[in-house]
Amino acid sequence: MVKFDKIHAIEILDSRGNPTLMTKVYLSDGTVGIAKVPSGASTGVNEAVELRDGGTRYGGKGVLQAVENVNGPLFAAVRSVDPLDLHAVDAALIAADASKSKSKFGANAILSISMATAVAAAQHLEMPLFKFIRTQVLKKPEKYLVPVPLSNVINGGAHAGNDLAIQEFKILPVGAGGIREAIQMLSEVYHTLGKNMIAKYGRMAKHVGDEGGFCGFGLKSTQDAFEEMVRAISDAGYTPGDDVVLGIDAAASGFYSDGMYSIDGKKLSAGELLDFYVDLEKTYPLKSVEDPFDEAAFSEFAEYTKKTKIQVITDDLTVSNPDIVRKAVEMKAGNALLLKVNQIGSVTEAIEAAKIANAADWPIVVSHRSGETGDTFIADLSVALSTGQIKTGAPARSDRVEKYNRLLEIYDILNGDCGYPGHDFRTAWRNY
Ligand code: 2PG
Ligand code: MG
Repeated sequence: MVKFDKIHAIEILDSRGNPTLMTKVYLSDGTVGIAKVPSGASTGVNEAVELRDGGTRYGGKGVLQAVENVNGPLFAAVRSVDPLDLHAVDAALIAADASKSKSKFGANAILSISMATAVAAAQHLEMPLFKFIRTQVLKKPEKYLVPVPLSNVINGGAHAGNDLAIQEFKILPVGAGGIREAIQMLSEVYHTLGKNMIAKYGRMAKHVGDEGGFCGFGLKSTQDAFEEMVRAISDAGYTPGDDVVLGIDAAASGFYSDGMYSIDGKKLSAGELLDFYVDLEKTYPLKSVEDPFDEAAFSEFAEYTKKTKIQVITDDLTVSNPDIVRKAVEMKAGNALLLKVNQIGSVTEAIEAAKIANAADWPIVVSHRSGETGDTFIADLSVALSTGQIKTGAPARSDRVEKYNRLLEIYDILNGDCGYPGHDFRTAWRNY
């Protein structure tokens, strides 16, 4: 039987130049799994704890303690566990930490082993990662759906230095026949958007934010951003609302304070903000809204979900935490779940959160973080879970593009024998 041989982590940098972990899991047959951990900026208060060293080194953001925790106590906790049994590995890691928020050894440390073990186990079994997760962890038959990307082409909020309160303005290439065409459409619309904005606002508009989307200096309001997206879709030769629809991540905790939401130079109550979203839906082909209200505002999420027919994704509200997802599902506070493995700190707990959401007929959107690396785990996870949706930034900068490239590679590995949800991005998962 294959065993853990060694686990070795080092401190590396993420896409913002901040420290994170790269962990290598070595198995007794010589196979190696590598994982690099992402990190958020607009983090939810209930997320599992990312262990940072504090002090002056890297402005307090060093992860040397987390590295030591991987190489020492966490390796000790899993060394006698079967590396092919990801549930058992994660359970051993969670038990070793024993804190509710993974604050003792760090969710970043724990997740790095969880992910790298999955990669190593897939290598050992000589199968692609998505197939390992699908057949060995989920124990589901092989039938694959490659997701529609929700691509963030204009960055605002905590991810950019501009006047936009809303964090992400996303395009969804639902009219594509498959992932190759979808990614081509993203790239064409993205470049058209860039050219248009430079022509209108000058070359400062060329700057991009944390997730590779244009920062849109010159864009003054939410409406300006929507107008530019619709124009770019048309100018690229596509039909807004048919070939390409729109989404946002308001990440509304970022512009919420004292009961009011500050957006576009106004202070809105929750009720007024709800009307604002409904107006946007009427004016533009907006089909997906993430975190429309503050991360504690379950009732407001529920109210909006009741009122609208479009997708309402919970992110900071639910932080991929099975217990909180259960609460949101019960309260009908949303109708789709954003899934980020580092919010909860292990792969199998994230999968559990996904199962709870799916059981309530909520679709899943697997997501990157604003601080990323070249790691492509989430592309495989999305295909394995047949979520039908992935959020991984603009088609620009290698920290984002590598995920798109991995989706193209998966399509090739599958010889094109996989579905693409297109307009059914919210429901296609049900058939997989
Ligand atoms: C989000 C994420 C990713 P961050 O809010 O959905 O886009 O941002 O990683 O900064 O939390
Ligand atoms: Mg979000």
